[in-house]
Amino acid sequence: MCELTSAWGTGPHKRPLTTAEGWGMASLRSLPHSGPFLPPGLCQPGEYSADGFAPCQLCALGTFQPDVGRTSCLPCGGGLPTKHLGATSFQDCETRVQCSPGHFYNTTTHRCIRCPLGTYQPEFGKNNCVSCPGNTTTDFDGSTNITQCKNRKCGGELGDFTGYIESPNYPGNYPANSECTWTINPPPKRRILIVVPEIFLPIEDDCGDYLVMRKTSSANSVTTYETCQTYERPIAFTSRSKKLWIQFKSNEGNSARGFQVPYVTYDEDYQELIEDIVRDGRLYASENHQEILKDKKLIKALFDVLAHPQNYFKYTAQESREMFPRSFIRLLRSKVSRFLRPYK
Ligand SMILES: [Ca+2]
Repeated sequence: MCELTSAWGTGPHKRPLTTAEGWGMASLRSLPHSGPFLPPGLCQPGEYSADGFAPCQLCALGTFQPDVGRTSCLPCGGGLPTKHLGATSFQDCETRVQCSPGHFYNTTTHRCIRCPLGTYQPEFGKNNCVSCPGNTTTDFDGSTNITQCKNRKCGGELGDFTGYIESPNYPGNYPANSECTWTINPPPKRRILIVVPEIFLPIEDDCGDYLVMRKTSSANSVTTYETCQTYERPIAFTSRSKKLWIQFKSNEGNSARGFQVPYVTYDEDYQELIEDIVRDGRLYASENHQEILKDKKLIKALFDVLAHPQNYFKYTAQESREMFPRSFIRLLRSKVSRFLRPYK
């Protein structure tokens, strides 16, 4: 269309240069073999001439040219100037108003417009906004930073034996106005154990963001866990109901990192043992033990034992010592062997 016209001129003798028309074969043969075919002497971006070849002139103020070998430059539109001669892109066009970050300059209306949802602009005086990457979007229009692009995906039905729930966009701050619902429905004769390693919900939010775990969606059903605050100390507990309905909700203001909460299901025959372990204050007492409950690899090993306590005896002494602090092994060993001895 018009871009082609300005590139190669309108005369019948002008054709795309790849045909080499008007070029001596000698000069063609002397061209380098690598890279795109570009004859020498072409005007560079930011330049133009009557035939697209040297001698070239710089694009005048108020115009720009991103391509090589062009016969004219493109106007910024709206009578806008460029910052300098020889501008190479639309971004070089000056805005008449210095729009603040989170806004772009509309060259037709000469106004600053808030960046639409799903875009952001960190700089002053720009005439465009940047799209959020991947499947992310912003909570509000007028965003100024890529960290405001968030993934909203969350919720669902969870696996039978083990898994985790996490707040949307974790470990980035969760989006505003999210509502996530998960369900854990263990196989017959199994119950749920949950570890909340840490959870970050803004305290200044009047409980506008919360995580709740109960038997069903009914507010009156048996509740196992509920919080709207930040806790950096880990806690492990068993579900008070056989299945769990879990919901996370956030309101419009104030966000935080949220949570990643693993769970495991265990044979209800071990209820007494599991309760004994998770209720033992020593599990949370030392920094070392707290680290276990915050370490994904160690949690997996611990869950492996809790889900199938017989596995405890499969871990060699060496393996256990390398993974867990001695005090933690002592705590588990006394409980597990006392509980399992009858089966040995
Ligand atoms: Ca909030």
